[in-house]
Amino acid sequence: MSSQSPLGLLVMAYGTPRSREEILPYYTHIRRGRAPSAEQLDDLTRRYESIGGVSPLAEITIRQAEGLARLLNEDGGRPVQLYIGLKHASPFIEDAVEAMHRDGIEECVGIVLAPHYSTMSIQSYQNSAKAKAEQLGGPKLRLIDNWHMNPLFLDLLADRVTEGLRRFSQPDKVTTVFSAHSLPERILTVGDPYPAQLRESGEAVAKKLGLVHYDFAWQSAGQTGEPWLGPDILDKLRELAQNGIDNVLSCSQGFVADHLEVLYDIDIEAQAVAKELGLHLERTRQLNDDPAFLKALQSVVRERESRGEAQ
Ligand code: FEC
Repeated sequence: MSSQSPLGLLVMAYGTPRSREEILPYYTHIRRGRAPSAEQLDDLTRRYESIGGVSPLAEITIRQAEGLARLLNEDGGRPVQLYIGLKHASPFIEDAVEAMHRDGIEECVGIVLAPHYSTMSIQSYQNSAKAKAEQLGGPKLRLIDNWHMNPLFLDLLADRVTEGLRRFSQPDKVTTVFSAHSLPERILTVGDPYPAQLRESGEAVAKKLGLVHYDFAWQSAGQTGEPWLGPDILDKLRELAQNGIDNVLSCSQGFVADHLEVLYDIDIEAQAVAKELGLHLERTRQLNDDPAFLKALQSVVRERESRGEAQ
């Protein structure tokens, strides 16, 4: 095989319903085939309605993936052929792997558009890709586990925090709260690295900026009847207010796009709680398809490619 034959670039992301009709199949897929109750479905539909009916995530994922592929195809390295695979919407990860196989792609680098590794997040994306590639007998997968400590990503996150702090009259009095999507507490029993990775990237940004006031929280926990990782960001806001803090910058460092978990959970839900508490709450801008973010992803992909060999 020529070294210049295209490398498959598998960009994996969460996926979102593209219309009101797609909310039910999407939610059922998230719940591993169990349909939500009418009440749960209404509640989710209401949340989508309050951010304009659909999430911008579908469009942003495409812009991120295509922008990344463009950079990789212009950097003089091995050309790539892009495949987008979603976890909970079509085209699914399995569809993307199947398309690669059909197109004769022999090797692929797979990246998930989420920085921190968890058995319940990145590993499940990877398991879907691996199972399909094994079933078909290819392509060979080089999967990226996490990229939360990529220096370009950390620089960009630090820039976003600096920009957010400037929105306050006294930036040195602001507490920055780093958050990521909560997960069921049972991940801790398998030594899941997710909480430590959230702390690691948050601490790295805080150190870079010399932040004195910063904290960590979880957001967007599901209502599944089992305990989820805490403290939840809404409780964290209450705790901070109780301790006399009145300026908070939220940095949802576990997410890289504007979507429901930011546009609703932070901009509407957390803002409402902040208002009740008399807190001034701002949030950092999401990375979306910022060229600096795509450059960070490009370096992550090239680095993984250079380490070679499958899995
Ligand atoms: O804008 C959009 O339409 C999609 C936004 C969206 C993102 C996202 C990211 C993550 N999730 C993670 C874990 C879970 C677990 C459950 C769960 C449930 C939902 C529901 C919606 C939803 N998630 Fe999500 N998630 C997004 C949206 N998520 C909608 C269902 C209703 C609800 O609870 O609000 C619980 C499953 C269960 O019920 O058993 C667990 C993790 C991430 C971040 C990493 C990643 O992007 O993969 C972890 C974006």
